Amino acid sequence: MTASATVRVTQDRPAEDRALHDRMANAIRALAMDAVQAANSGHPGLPMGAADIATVLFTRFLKFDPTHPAWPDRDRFVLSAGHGSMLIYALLHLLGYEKMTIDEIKRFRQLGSITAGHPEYGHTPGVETTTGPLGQGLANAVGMAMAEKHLAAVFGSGIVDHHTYVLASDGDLMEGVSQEAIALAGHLKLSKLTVLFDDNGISIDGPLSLSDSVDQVKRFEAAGWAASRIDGHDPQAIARALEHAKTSDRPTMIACRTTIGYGAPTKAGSEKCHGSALGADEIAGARTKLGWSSPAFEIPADVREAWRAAGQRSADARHAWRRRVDALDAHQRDEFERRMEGVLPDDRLAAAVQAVKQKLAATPQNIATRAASELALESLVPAVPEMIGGSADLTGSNNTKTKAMKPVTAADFSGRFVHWGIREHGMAAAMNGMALHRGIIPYSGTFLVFTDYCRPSIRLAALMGQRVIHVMTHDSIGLGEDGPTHQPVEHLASLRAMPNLRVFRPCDAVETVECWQLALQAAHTPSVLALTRQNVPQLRNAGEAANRCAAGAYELVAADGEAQVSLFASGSEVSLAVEAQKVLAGRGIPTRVVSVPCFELLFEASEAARRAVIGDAPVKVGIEAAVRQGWDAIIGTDGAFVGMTSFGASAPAKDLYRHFGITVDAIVAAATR
Ligand SMILES: Cc1ncc(C[n+]2csc(CCOP(=O)(O)OP(=O)(O)O)c2C)c(N)n1
Repeated sequence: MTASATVRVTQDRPAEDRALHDRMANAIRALAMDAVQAANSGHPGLPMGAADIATVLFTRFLKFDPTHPAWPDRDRFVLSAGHGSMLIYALLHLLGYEKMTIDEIKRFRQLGSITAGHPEYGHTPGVETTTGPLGQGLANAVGMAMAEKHLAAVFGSGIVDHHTYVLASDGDLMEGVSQEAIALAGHLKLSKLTVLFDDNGISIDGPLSLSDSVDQVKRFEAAGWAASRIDGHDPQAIARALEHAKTSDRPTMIACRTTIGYGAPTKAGSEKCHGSALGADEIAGARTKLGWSSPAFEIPADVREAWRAAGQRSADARHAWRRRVDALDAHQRDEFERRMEGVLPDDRLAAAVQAVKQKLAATPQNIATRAASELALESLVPAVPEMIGGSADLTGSNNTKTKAMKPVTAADFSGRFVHWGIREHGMAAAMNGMALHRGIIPYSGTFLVFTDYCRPSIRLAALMGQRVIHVMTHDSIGLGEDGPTHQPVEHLASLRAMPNLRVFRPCDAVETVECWQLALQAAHTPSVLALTRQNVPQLRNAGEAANRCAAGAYELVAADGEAQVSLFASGSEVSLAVEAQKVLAGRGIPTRVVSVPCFELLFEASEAARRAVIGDAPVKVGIEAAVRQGWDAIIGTDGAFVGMTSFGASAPAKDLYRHFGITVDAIVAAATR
């Protein structure tokens, strides 16, 4: 699209309002430069450059209510360029978000303030997602827009009807994840997604020409977007483009040409104002240039009033929405509210888990845990309608699609399975956006080794406390012939190192359904389910109703007498430990086996519970087809470990286990050495 004259402009203001617009935008600029100056840290350039875009968007387009920051049908605004955090803090303050007081602005970047260095979800009401790692916000927004379309398809557009807006910088668009996000959004025709590109041609090192020459408009168009270029300091052009975006049948990118640090007399337009305080002289000069005479942190009454009025624009819309929700039939309304509040259908979930366990009790299954996961999903997915599954082009390998699941398509968003394509990073980031949107519990699928391709987004899910579930199959050398490129070795350890992430490695079909239950119940913690490609025997008596995995580790096989040896294992190696236990017991060495499906839950347990399960057998052996790192917390530095110390190799799984010495004999030898 070009910003053509044929576009009907319904939201242009009379010309005399230009002066008011300028003063409102200058209020953002002043707060940004003064807060960064006070902190002597931060990024004034982006907020000053993007102030006009933000003013038009927030005063004339965005649907939101500062008195109800979490109103489910609000438009979402994502500041993907999180370094420009003062932009959103200034907006939240000016619009009347109660907690964003002028004192918070004055305490920008200080301990305990809600004005953290980069915007943090859950820390600051009005912030939709944590941004800072460039590219993530844009990809989160794709997930938010997907969530909106899905929920609109399920509950109707009377209840779910909002837009997602992103402010993205050069850095956002240079990051690889943006390509995955953009391609997917174009493919799915996410017409209610609008990206405002702060096209200022400057990054930290200097002019963009040092490192980039992409035509972003052509790039987005090639991915199926509507894209145009406008003057990002012309409020009428911004409004026209935003108005046009609302009518588009495709996602829209508006490249807004701006001047970084707009108003700064000597530093505007240069990298010098990207990421440091402007200095007193430059700020004084900017005040003169912008015609802004108020002292630091003071907003003239008329400007404050105009911003407050903008903050109240959508109150009627929210009330009308509330009436529509109240008019739903009770079942629909309860279901909508339950899902938006993130409350599980506890009874249905418990029944689904028990149904799987009963099946496994009746007919034990010696199957791969990825297949056990599919078995579990056949029960869980119908019971928990907020679950949306997917796979990054490994659907048949990850076993994440149940028979009844329909794909999500551009034409029909009511489906519950996303073919993410070969876009692991974009998938994980969009899943975060879905979870943040609320109403959906997303779960993915790819190979465990490719958590490396998702890691920045998994980290943000953990930081934000989002219920996102990653089904990561092919979890060790047990995948066999695909070889070391595909065999995770260090991944379990590296994922376990991440705060607020749970890594589950179930040993059999029963543990798999239990781990699924725990992942679903973790409302504020993402989970990784590490699952095998190869078959494993069913070790657990499925008749037990209790979820034994909830303890993180538990005694699967007791010693006959006082234990001399404790064998600790996870996943596919638990069955080796069980075999080794028999050999050791046969030699008169009382040995117990502890299954360790989840380190984090074990370490969250009380000291007493942890001590009890770890026990005090003089010999402790850890067994996992991965590196030792992390296991010392269970087996001690003097414990023995049977696992990997190098990359794997390409061969059938059985040969690899023998080659790398992860065998019953090796466990027995380690225990008796
Ligand atoms: C993934 C990632 N890499 C690097 C950084 C550090 N960083 C912050 S802003 C920025 C680039 C700034 O350029 P641009 O995105 O154009 O922002 P502007 O200068 O316009 O404010 C970089 C490299 C980051 N935040 N995230």
